[in-house]
Amino acid sequence: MKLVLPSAEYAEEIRAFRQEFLDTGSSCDGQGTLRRMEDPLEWIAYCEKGRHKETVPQSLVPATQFLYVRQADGRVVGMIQVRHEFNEFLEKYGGHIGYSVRPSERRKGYAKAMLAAALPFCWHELGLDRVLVSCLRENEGSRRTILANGGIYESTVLEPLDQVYLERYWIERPRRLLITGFEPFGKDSLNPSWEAVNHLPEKIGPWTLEKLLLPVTFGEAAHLAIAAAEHSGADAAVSVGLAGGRRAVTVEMAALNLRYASMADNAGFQPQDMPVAAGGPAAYFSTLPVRKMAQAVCEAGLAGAVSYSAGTYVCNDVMYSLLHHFAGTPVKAGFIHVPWSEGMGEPAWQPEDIVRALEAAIRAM
Ligand code: PCA
Repeated sequence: MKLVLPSAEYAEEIRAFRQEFLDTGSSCDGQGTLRRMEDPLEWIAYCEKGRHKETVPQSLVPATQFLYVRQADGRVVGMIQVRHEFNEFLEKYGGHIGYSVRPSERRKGYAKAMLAAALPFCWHELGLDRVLVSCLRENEGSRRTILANGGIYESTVLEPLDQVYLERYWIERPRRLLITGFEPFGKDSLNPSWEAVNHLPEKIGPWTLEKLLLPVTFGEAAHLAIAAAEHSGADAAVSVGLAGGRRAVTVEMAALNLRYASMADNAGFQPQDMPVAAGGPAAYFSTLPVRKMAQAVCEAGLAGAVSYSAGTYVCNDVMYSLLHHFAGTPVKAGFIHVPWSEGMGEPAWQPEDIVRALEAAIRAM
C-alpha cells in the first residue's frame, strides 16, 4: 500500500472511485471537490493548485490530497486529505484530516493504515505537533480508526450546516523520551528510581521511552544522559533519582549550579562547593510542566508534590547539566525524585506505586 499524489496515471482509477461513491450514495470525505468534477484531470489539476498557498482558491486553506493505492493491482482503495492549517470551520468542525475508503474495500483495515501512513507527513512535512480529526458521532468505523491511531477524545460539537454531531479527537506527534534512573549508592543495595524506570511501559501517551541506568558519579552521569539524549534525538529527557525521607514523588522545579556532597559519590569524589558548569548561570528552571505533572500524580491517587530543591548531589548535577546543555533548544529536561521503597526506610512506597506515579507524571508532559 502507498500514499501518492493524484496524477494522470491514476485517472481511470479516480473515475471508477468517484463513480462508486455516487452509485452507493456514500459520503465523499477527504476527496476535495471530486464529487463535483466529472473529469479526473480537472480534479488532479485542482488538487495540485490546492497544495500551495500561492495557488489555493481564496477561502480555502492549502491542503494535500493523497490517493491510497494498493500496489498489487494499482487500485485506489481510499483517499485522504490533509489540510495544512485551519480556517474557522476546520478548527471547529472539519479538523486537519478527512478520509474515506471506497465502499467495496471497507472492513479490511485500510482506513486505519491510511491514516497511519498520512500522520508522518503531518509531523515531518508540515511540522504539526498534533492534528485534529473529527468524525460523525454515529460513525463507529471512523471512531475506531481514529482511536487505533492514538486519538484522544476532546469534545462533541453540533455542526450547524448539516445539523450533525461531530466528535473531535486529537492525535499527538509521537515523541521520544530519554528517561534515566540511578544505580544504588551509599548503604543501599538497590535504587528505587531505576527499579521504577525499568518497569515503565515502552509507550506512555505520545511518548516512546528510552531507558538508561546512570552511575551515581558527578560529571559522568550527566555526560552519559546528554550523550544518550543527543544520540536518540530525544524530544525530552527526564531523570529520576531517590530522595530517601521524602513522603511524595516530587517533580523538581529548579537545579543549582552547585556541587556539594555530604558523602562521596560512587567514584569516591566528594566536591565541597564547586560549580557544575564554571561560568554557567546560578540556576535553571525545569523546562517540564512541573506543576501539572505533580498534580497528575495526585490525580492518580498518590502523593505528588513540587520540590524547590533537587539538592546539591549527583541528581542536581544531572538536572543542571541537561538544562544547561539543552538551553535554547526545543529539548525539554527535568527531574523527578522518588521516595524510598519498602524495606529501605520510612516513609516507604510500594514499588508499583512509584511506577504508577511516574507514569502519571509523564502522561501529563
Ligand atoms: N539520588 C541521589 C543521587 C542518585 C539518586 O538516586 C541524589 O538525590 O542526588
